[in-house]
Amino acid sequence: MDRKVAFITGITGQDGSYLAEFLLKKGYKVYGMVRRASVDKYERIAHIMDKIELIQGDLLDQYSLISALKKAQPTEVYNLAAQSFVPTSWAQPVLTSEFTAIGVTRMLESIRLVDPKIRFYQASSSEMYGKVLQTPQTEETPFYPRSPYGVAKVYGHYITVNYRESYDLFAVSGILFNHESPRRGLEFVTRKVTDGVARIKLGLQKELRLGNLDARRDWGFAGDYVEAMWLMLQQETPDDYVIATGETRTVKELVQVAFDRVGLDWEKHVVLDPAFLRPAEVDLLIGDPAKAKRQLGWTPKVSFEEMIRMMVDSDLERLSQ
Ligand code: NAP
Ligand code: G4F
Repeated sequence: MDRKVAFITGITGQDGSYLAEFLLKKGYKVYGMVRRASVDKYERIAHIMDKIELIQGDLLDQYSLISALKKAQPTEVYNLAAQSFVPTSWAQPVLTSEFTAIGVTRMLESIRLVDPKIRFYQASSSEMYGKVLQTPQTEETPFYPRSPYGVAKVYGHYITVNYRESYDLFAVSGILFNHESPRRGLEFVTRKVTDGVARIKLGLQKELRLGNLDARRDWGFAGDYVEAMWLMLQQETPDDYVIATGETRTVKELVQVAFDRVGLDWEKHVVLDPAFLRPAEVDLLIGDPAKAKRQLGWTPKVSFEEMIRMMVDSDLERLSQ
C-alpha cells in the first residue's frame, strides 16, 4: 500500500503537535500548514521538526490552501486551525468567523478542486452545545452556541456535513469536548491554574485571579483525543462523533486538585475577578462518547486527576529551570 500522507492545519497548536507525533508513529508522511509570523512559533513541534514538512498557508487565503494541497498531495486533511480562545471571539468576532467558520469552506473548496478523494477531518467543538438542551450531550443533541466562537464552529460543522452530502466527500466532524495537556495555551483555565499553582509554590506569584468557579466541563487529555481524530478517518463511511470522557467537573474542583498536588490551600490564593467573567457562559458540558466507543473502539485513557497532576508537575519543572 502507498504511504499515507497527512496535511495538518494548526500543527503549531496543542492538538496539531500531538496529532503529528501520533501520525509519524503510524508511518505517515506529515505536512503541516503554518502562517507567516515575524517570530517562529514552533515550540510545541520543535522535537519533531526534522521529521515533518512545513508549508506556508493561511485559512484566510484560499489560493495558499490550494497550492499547499497541490504540493503535499495528502490522503488525509486534519483541519485543526482556528481562533480557538472563546473570550477573544467577543473581542474579534469578525476575524473569528473568517478563520473558524469561513476558513472551513475555503479548505473544503480547495479539496474539491485539488483532489476530492482526500479524507477531511473538521475540528468541531462541544462549545456548539452552549446553553445545553440535553444532558449528557450526544451527536443528536441540538446546538445552542453561546459565543461568537461557538456560532462559528456550528457553521464549520454544518458546512462539513453539507459537503459530505452535496459532493460525496469523505468529510467528518469530530465534536470534541475540552481536552488539555502540558502543551495547552496559558490562557485556558486548566493551564492558567496549573501554571499559577506552580508559580505560587515556587514563590513567583501570590494569587491566582479567576472568573466563574461554578462552570462545569468534561475535561480529557489531548493525547487521547488525537487518536479519535485518526480513527474517524479510517472508517468505511464518514460520520460525526462526540469525543468526551462522560464525566464533568467544576472549575473549583479543578482548582482543588491542582492546589492539592503541591500541598497548598486554594482558598488562600484564589481571587475572584469579574474581568474573567464572560458576556454569556456555558454552564455545563458533559458528553456521551458511547457512539465513539461502539463504532471506533475509542476510550479515553488518562483520568482528569492524572492529567491535572501531570500539568502541575510539568509547569513546576519548567519554571524551576
Ligand atoms: P490551539 O492550540 O489554539 O491551536 C490553534 C492553531 O490554529 C495554531 O496552530 C494556530 O497557529 C492555528 N491558526 C489560527 N488561525 C490560523 C489561520 N488563519 N491560518 C492558519 N492557522 C491558523 O488550538 P487546539 O487546542 O490545538 O485546538 C485545535 C482545534 O480543535 C481548534 O480548531 C479548536 O477550536 C478545536 N477544539 C479544541 C478543543 C480543546 O479543548 N482543545 C475542543 C474542541 C475543539 P499559530 O501558531 O500561528 O497561532
Ligand atoms: O478553559 P476555557 O477558556 O475553555 P472553554 O471556553 O470551555 O473553551 C475550550 O473548550 C472548547 C470545547 O468546549 C473549545 F472548543 C475551545 O476552543 C476551548 O479549547 O474555559 C473553561 C471554563 C469557562 O466556563 C470559563 O468561564 O472556565 C471558566 N473560567 C473561570 N475562570 C475561566 C477562568 N476560563 C479562563 N480561560 N480563564 C479564567 O480565568
